[in-house]
Amino acid sequence: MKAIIFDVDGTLADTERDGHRVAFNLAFADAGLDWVWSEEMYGRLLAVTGGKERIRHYIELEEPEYPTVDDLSAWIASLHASKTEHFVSLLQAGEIPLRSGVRRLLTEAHEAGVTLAIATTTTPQNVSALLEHAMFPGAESWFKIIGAGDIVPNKKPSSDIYDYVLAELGLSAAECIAIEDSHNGLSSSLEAGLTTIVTVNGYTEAEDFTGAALVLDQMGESNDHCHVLQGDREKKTVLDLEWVKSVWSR
Ligand code: XBP
Ligand code: MG
Repeated sequence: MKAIIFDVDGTLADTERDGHRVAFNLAFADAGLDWVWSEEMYGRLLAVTGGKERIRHYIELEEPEYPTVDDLSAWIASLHASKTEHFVSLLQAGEIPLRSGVRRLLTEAHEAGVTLAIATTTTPQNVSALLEHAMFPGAESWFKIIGAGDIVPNKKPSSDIYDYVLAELGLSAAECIAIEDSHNGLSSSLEAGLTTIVTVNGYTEAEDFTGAALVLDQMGESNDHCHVLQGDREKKTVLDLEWVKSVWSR
């Protein structure tokens, strides 16, 4: 196993409910829109990956009030840029911590010389800010490749982002393993040919994870054990490098 490729939102940190959703609502208010995405509404909108795509999906789904604009794509992009500023501010304020076990596994893999990479739908600035403020200043240097957002034409569940990261790493899917949190993410990594471990979260726990090599509730810590939801019944209590390698080797 040469590399572990991590998803970001929902995997490295629980960013959606109290992070991205709050940032979207702040951007909508700044723009004078009466749009408010509730936790329930946002859970439905998460079916569409990508913030700009999600705004367009909301417009088509709910037909909300908004000003007449001559270039809808440009208007959405501007609204989304404002949302990204708010999201980065939340990260800078330390509002969004890493999930249980993430720092531990990243550190173990880094110290063992395993290549680390990221394959995410989110905007690159969000990844940099998360690593800088939720992990440690300079943490971005631990990742050989960060594939994010609009770098590829098609977002998850398309495999584009994982194909891109594998190509940039110069590795085959068989030499790597992916860690994801959602059905869209798993569809993307499986289509790229990657063995995948899933750590679910509040928004994704009821989704279909057929094809995942292992599904856990979290990576876990020695005082906060993980639980196996799907896959092997190893006698492990945290997702560590040995378990990741064991899953990869099957
Ligand atoms: C999750 C996404 C992203 C975020 C919002 O990405 O679909 O769109 O919800 O971020 P992943 P942006 O799970 O692949 O990390 O608004 O920057 O898209
Ligand atoms: Mg995710």
